Amino acid sequence: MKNRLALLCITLLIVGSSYCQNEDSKSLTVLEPRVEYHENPEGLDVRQPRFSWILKGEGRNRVQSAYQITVASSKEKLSQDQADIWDSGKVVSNQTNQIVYQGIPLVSATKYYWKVRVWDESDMVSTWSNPAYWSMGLLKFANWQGLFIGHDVGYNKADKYDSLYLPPARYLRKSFSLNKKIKKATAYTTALGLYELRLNGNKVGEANFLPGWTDYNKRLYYQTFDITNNLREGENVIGAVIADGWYAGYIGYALLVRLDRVREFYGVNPSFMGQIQIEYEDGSIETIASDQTWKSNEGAIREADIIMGETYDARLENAGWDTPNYDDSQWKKPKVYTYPNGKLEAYPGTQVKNTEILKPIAMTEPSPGTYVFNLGKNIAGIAELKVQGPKGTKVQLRFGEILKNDGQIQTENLRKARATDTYILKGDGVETWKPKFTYHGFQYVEVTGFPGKPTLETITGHVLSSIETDASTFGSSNAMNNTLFKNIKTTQSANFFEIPTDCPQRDERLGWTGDAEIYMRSATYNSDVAAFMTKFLVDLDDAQRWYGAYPNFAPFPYSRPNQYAPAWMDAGVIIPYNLYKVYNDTRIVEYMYKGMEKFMQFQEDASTDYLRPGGGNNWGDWLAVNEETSHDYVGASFYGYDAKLMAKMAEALGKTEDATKYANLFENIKNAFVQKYILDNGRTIEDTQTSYALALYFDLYPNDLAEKGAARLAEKIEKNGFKFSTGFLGTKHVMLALSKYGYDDISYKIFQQTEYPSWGYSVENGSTSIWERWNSYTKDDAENSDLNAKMNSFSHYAFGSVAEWMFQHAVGIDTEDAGYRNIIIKPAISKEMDYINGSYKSINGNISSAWNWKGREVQMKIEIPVNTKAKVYIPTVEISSIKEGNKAISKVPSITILESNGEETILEIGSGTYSFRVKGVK
Ligand code: RAM
Repeated sequence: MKNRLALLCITLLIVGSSYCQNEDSKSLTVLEPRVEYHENPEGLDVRQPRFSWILKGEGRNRVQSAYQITVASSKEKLSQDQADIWDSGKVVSNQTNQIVYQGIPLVSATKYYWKVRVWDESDMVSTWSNPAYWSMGLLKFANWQGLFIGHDVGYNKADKYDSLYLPPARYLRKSFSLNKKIKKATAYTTALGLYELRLNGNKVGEANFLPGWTDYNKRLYYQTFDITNNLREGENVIGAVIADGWYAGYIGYALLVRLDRVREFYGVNPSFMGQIQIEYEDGSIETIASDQTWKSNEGAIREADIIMGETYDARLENAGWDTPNYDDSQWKKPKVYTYPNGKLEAYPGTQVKNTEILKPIAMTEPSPGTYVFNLGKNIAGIAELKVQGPKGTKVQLRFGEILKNDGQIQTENLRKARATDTYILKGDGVETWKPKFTYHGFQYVEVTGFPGKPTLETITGHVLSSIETDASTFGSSNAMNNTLFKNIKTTQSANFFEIPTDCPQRDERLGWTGDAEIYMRSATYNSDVAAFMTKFLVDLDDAQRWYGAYPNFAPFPYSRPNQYAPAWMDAGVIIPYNLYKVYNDTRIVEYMYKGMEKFMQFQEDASTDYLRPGGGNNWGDWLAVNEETSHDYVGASFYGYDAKLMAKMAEALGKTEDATKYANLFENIKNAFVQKYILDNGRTIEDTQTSYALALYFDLYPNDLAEKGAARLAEKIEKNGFKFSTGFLGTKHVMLALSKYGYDDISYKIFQQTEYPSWGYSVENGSTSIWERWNSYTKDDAENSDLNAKMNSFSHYAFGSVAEWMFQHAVGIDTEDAGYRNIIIKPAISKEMDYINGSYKSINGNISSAWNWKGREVQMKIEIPVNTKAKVYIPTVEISSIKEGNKAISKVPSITILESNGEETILEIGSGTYSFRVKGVK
């Protein structure tokens, strides 16, 4: 060891480095310790949680050769290396994620502290990671002491279709005294409906829309909050505000299409349940649980509906209701509701938070007294109002994604979503307000009824989302494409809202499965969606139809027959596969496996001679322009794709027989598919762009005809002026299929296209988001018919699925195995673009790839994280024309040349940064 370092010092001294001054600086650094994908999560109920971390290290080819995890019952013990819960010992392994806890059984309501250190390629040990922790939730039913409590507000039997029923929020409070020194206090809370937890006048935690949306008949999630610092000796007050939410409020398009039920899909009255558990310094424990000793009332929130909006009458505020010294003698005894039938579990996903604050960029007054604020981009979220005026003044906020020619907001596309917030002033100075239980999809806020003239300060935009879109960067020599990338992220953020919704604005906001599966891989590039999508898969599994199909959306609150469709139901296979592929997560695959098998059986039963016909709702290549691909073709091709993915997942789980079974099934489907759909000249009988894209990308072409099929696709695109005729299904697959068969130039031409239909068309028309339709809007004709179509969302991520191509091909970052340990760097270097650069923060750390032309020279800059390898594909005339730094690649010891064939050279590199120059590229 010492020898190696000494040697290293000499070498480094020659090149003038000062590394050897500090021997420690060469060991690896362990960063971002995570449990179940979360940073210091509270309240897990996974009995054997999984650990992960990221490694940093100087130089090249750095790897982890071993790790050690220790878990202790206190911070102190952890720092003194008393691992009383688990000491993994030195485990010889290069694994840095999906490492399963193997210590003593974890106990309910307990906090665990852990750290990890690693050994590198020369067995040099790192320092320990920063201490991290997680806590367990309430694991046993017997731990729960609360009742589901609410407040009776009566029931107004309004006509269900022609008027809205919007009951007020309910307020619950409980005052209690603490007389001993508190060691630790934790809240475990949930609601049927939505709740906001309050303690001594403040909101607890940062999340909104708790407890999240599930099929409440099957499961309800609870949250765990560490409230040690929120309590004090003496009187304390715990409060909860509850509202209808998804549980009792309006959901989706039920009102629009006049379903039997338009609201109250899971229950009529919201209720709250929970407890706080206080551990005193003297070791005693006290629990304060929701029960009839609490008090209940109505208050200022008069209406609270996710889709319809919120009304707040500040005159009805019970000032100080959630703080001590409040007289609650007028409050009632809460009503007790029955315990639901489903499971009570810890929330596994990522909750809705305020991710960004936006100041308006402009205010206009399109008609007297109507003010329109422009927030600069089309988001999901809420607007905060700042106002001063006489008591009783009613200020109304409405929301729109675009403006009509007269400058007024366009709301026709919201359909039955009233999306209106109202604030009634109490009249005592400056008042600021934002709603708690509603959100909108919007860029523009219309303010009416404002006392006096508003200013830009009047409105503040709060972006709400369950995710941060911080995992990727993308830049290119085409400004339009850079805007497109921003728009994709904006729209992903707007729709990754508790579940992956189709859109955030109109009366829909459902977890449409087709949209989600098409966009899944793109989503992973922009954001760490592992926990978010794991939660959604639980929803999807819960929503699986009794006959085996996965439904059109999940959760699925409606009771309608035949709610499934080819390419939508396949989400049940495609999303788990991608979680496995991107995060190396086999646990979620295991969880979904039974349901997936049932789904495969459903497809088999529906098929004749291995051809699965369309069926169910049959949207085909939804919103395609000018060409239609038959529903049977879509059904058959996705069935083949499912079989292929099932074979891979079965193999990953070690189910070898199943792997063979599904591989054979794939071959059988392929043969039948070829027979029926592929002609001897390589054309599909449908001859649509989408038909080629699906068959080529899903490997349904016979080997000898695939090149011909790809050539025909390229020819069709060219004849169509480098424009699409595809919808949700075909679009991204056209890009992926073209690049798969070497037609990168054509992919770039479509990518940079600005004529309708194209991404560039929306960017040139000023979009800040991804539209549902290729032709949603034009600047000159803001009131054209499509614009006013009742189905025209300006925040639909499905066409943003080109992000998958942008990262896999334009930037060129992909994974060969599951979980980016064996990375592929294969940028599509083309004369159609001057440069592209991008990065992706994988589960192993940051990967980046940048390329540019300098005359006929190509320069490539690559960064590979510690503990991974990459195959790098470099366009080449001859191998001697490639340099890394200033050296010929054959002279760089950290590079292995795997293959070179005159067209490209494939290298293998380990971690580190590399800079290549290639001369004479054609
Ligand atoms: C629309 C949704 C969604 C799509 C379905 C078919 O209502 O917005 O995007 O998947 O229809």
